[in-house]
Amino acid sequence: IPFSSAQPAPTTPAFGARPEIAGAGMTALVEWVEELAALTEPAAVHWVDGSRAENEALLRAMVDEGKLIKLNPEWRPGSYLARSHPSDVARTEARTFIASENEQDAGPTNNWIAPTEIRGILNPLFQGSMRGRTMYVVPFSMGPVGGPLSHIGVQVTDSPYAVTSIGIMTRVGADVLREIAGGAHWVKTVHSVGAPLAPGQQDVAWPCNDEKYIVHFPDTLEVWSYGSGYGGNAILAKKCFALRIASVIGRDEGWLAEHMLLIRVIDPRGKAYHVAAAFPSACGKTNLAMLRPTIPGWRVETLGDDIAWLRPGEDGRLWAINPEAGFFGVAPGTGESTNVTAVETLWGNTIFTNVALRPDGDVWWEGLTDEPPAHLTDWEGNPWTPAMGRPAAHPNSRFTVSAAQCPQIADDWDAPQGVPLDAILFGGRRATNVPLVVEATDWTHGVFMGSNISSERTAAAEGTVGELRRDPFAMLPFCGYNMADYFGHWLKVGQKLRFDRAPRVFQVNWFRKGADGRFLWPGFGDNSRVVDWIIRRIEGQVPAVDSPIGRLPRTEDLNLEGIDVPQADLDELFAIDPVSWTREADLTEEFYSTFDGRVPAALQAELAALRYRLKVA
Ligand code: SAT
Ligand code: MN
Repeated sequence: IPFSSAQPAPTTPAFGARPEIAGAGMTALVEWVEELAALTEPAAVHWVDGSRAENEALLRAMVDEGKLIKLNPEWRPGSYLARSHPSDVARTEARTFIASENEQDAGPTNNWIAPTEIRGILNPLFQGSMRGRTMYVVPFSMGPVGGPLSHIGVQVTDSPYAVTSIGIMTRVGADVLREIAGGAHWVKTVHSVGAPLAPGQQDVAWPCNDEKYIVHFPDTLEVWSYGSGYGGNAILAKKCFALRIASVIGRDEGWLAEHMLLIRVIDPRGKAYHVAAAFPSACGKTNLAMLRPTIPGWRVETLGDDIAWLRPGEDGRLWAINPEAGFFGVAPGTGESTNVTAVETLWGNTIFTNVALRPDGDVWWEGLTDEPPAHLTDWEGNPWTPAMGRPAAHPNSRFTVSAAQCPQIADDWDAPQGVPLDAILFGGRRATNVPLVVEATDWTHGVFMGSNISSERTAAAEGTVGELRRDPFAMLPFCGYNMADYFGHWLKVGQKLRFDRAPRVFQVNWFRKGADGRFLWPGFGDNSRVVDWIIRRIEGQVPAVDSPIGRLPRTEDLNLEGIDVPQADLDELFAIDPVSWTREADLTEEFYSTFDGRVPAALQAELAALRYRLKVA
């Protein structure tokens, strides 16, 4: 069903028409699309080709319909502001389900629902759910099209906001369809905002539904999402596919889908190292991904800021790609003093969601500048002044921008084979206990560390901000199968690595506070000082101090030139209190016990060894 009223050029296919690509895979795709159209009853079907002209037409139409505000091109060319419904601002973990045949395979950390039961719920919801709207068919690739670590999928959606976001976050286009036509496996993802329009009914700026379901079928590699337009719930290529479904594919194929940033660190001699780091949402992955070292001579190149796929290579090293093509980053806290690279990345061609609007047609959020402007329109569209004492931007407001626009993106950031990892970092937001950096003694100890990450809640998901929660490998909301089996899979992947070529594992915590509530570590660019120590450890240039929880730096080995961290603060940053760590071990035991005996014995042994070391400490 053609979409457009515009006159197509005689030689190009009509806007939104299905491209003429032959092949058995294409026939299966067309059949699937027809089935979905019969179910959801859209007014039109649009095959997305990923072209610039198409993107511009979609953006223009959304502006005309009041779904986007075009920002002043003088300040922010090619950029737009979306304001979501106030109830649709973050991932809804309580409405996110893993529908595996077997409940045990979803594990206690996921919401499980039986596939037949949920299909019985979803089917009536999707019936006619796209009435009055266009159904877009978006073929996308995670990783460069045809790359050895890449995977492809198709999203069907009735949200043009999702289409333009997917266009930034993934590789969209006809070359993906050619892969499908040629028989490549692809993941099916279906999305509806759940807001059908009656004939003549006026649309709203952000259609969505109070009833939400984000459902994953790991046995058939499908995602069905209903009722939400928010990034993590609607850009299904991202968390739903590249983490939840991909973690299942990785389990079966021997690789890892991880919630990790990816960087190349270049030392003053020009030697390059690759570091991946897992932190929960809104704990500074984007900041570390775009790090500007404050120690002279060091450079960081960005490879990815949120997701990494890791695969053991023939050479015994662990190779990593960033499967995404853009950044969906948290705006608040991103500013000249915290992440100047991100600020520069956002010069234009950016879709902002739920940030504040300036009177001059540019955007603003808390932390962009030290002083707020005198007058703004807040994220809900209301007049705002600093005196009101509430944030102008939503704490989980976001920017969506192409990775290629980052001034320090690595030239080869989309190399199909990826990069070999030298170090893996696990971290979270911890006011107490966890030191600035601690090194694992070996891979198994590193997996133990990863399994124990806990972090104070942020605004990236619904829930009480600040509350401590276990977030193993920063994958709590993103692991598509039983988390204990996933720990075991990490151990298995380690066995495929050559012991002297496996990445070294570290735990970091930029957020430790003193008794007075003050952050003990300056963070941001000064985190390069921690990275410097990590690399000197890898090179065997500095000794470490054994502690019950792992290897700590001697504080004199940290390069602190040019910053002033009092010795007392340094001591506090690395203080290991056996009593509170024994309590952490108790919590780990309690956490492990929720897995019905599925936690690998090697990790139980690590826990016992930790307890022993704490006792004799
Ligand atoms: O899940 S999102 O992709 O919306 C962002 C995040 O929580 O990391
Ligand atoms: Mn994330």
